[in-house]
Amino acid sequence: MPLEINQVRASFFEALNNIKSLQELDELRVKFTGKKGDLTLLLRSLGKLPPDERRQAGQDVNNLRDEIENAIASMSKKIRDSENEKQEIQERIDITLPGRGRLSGAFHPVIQTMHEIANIMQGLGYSVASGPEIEEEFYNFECLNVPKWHPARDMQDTFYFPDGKLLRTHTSPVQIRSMLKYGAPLRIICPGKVYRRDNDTTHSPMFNQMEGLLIDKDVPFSQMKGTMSEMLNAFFGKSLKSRFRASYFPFTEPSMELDIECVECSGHDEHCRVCHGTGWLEVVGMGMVHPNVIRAGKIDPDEYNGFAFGIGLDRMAMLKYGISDLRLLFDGNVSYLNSCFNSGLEEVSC
Ligand code: 2U9
Repeated sequence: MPLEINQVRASFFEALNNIKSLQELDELRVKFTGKKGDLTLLLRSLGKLPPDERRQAGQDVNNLRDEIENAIASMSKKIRDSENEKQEIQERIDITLPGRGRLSGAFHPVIQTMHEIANIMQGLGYSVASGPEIEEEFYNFECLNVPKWHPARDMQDTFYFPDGKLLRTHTSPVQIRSMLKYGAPLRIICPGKVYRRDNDTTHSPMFNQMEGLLIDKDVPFSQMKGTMSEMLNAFFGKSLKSRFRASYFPFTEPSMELDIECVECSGHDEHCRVCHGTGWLEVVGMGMVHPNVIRAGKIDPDEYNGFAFGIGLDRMAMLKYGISDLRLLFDGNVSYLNSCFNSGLEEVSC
């Protein structure tokens, strides 16, 4: 019997030395102290011993059981400690590492441009008006003196829905809706997205406009010229040379286009990538509102007159922030857009 006790002890400790995990340790515990374990069998066999040996052997087996249980407990602690230590090392935070840095949000150059021009115009007494991007032909064309035969109404130029509605081709319907809602006098700017069937290197099917409308009594032509020059000088932050050219829009008469001196070369570089050597940049369209359009807004053209203008915000953003390709504005490349900060874009903390 003492021999068997020693064999069980030896085989237990030999197996214990090779234990690597708590699971293996539990299997070992069952193998020795479980119902059919070696130690339990040893205990059961005590009854077969002669009475004078039984007492001593019983004590020896009990001692061995204590020994095994203690060894298992201390091995279990050892394994748990080592696993905890491994986990701590894995999860350890190096508080001396530099931080990742915080990305700050910023307005898109076009939105920034829209805010800047809106601020200038609000300083001149204009309010911001908005309206739907899905419009009716009536507000988008009819009211604006754009006749049925006008090419702008063509399927090739305008996105139509099957029900006859369309994606607005300019923000002008907002001005019509505002005239109908508020009447005269009126001073509004209407920034927003507009849509045309155009898609090449210099045109996008969606672009951003800001139009404006002033309706009052005896509005002079010079007020329109003065307002537009004021707005452009404030936007570019310097007094720019400008020139007005006669133009044509169905909704204004007379109509004009305003050119400013090239913001890149001031007319001194015949190879300028911005003005292509002309020295001038076409930036705003405008005109005195056509009497038919005033009438469409349910305002009496014999009592009131006014002027309207249209600005391409994408082009203005490109000119101010030195953006060379229209597509860069719409690609959503955050790293490129961030680089616009280097050319003066204001950062906005969120
Ligand atoms: C009403 C009356 C008149 C809006 C106008 C322009 C001239 C114009 C272009 C500028 C660049 C469009 O984005 S662009 O290509 N726009 O030149 N827009 S006058 O005239 C109106 C609008 C509404 C009731």
